[in-house]
Amino acid sequence: MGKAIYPGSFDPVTFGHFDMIKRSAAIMDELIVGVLNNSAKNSLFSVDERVSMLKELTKDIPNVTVDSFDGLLVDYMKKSGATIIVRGLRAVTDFEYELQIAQTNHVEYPEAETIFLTTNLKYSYLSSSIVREFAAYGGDISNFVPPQFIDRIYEKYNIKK
Ligand code: COD
Repeated sequence: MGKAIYPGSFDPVTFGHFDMIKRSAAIMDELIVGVLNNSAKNSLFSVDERVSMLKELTKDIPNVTVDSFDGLLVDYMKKSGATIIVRGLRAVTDFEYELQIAQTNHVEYPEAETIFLTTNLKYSYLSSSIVREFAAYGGDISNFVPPQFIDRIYEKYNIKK
């Protein structure tokens, strides 16, 4: 189904993101997981750390690559040749924001079409900010993120488990 990008902050990547990646990769010819390099935003993980975690996670999915991008998504799409944007919808609260971004991106780059996948019921409550909040207080994050990243997340908060 063409070349797609699944853009996001992935700070950190969660089971919800991973589910989206696997499902999108199954329907797209090629999928780029695009990590926004937003220097203005105070992120927990550097963009290089986020890219490397995503590469580790997706290493066995042959049509997935991971990259970072600066600035506008549509500019990165023009450069990379991706014409499909994959986004996830968790609840009605996501919808307004997502609709606005999708329409703006389409106006700025008419070749760009946004496709929405509904969240997997198991992960519909899950977001990176919930993971950060739980981890900051030493809460159990094993239901939220792949096991290989748990220690790396706690380390950011100087929490030893
Ligand atoms: N289940 C399903 N989907 C999920 C889940 C879950 N549990 N958790 C997150 N998702 C989806 C989100 O809905 C989203 O589609 C995607 O996964 C990524 O989520 P995040 O939170 O990591 O990333 P966002 O939403 O902060 O990413 C925003 C972008 C970086 C894509 C956006 O800000 C952007 O494109 N910025 C570049 C500048 C630009 O072009 N701006 C113009 C936009 S109008």
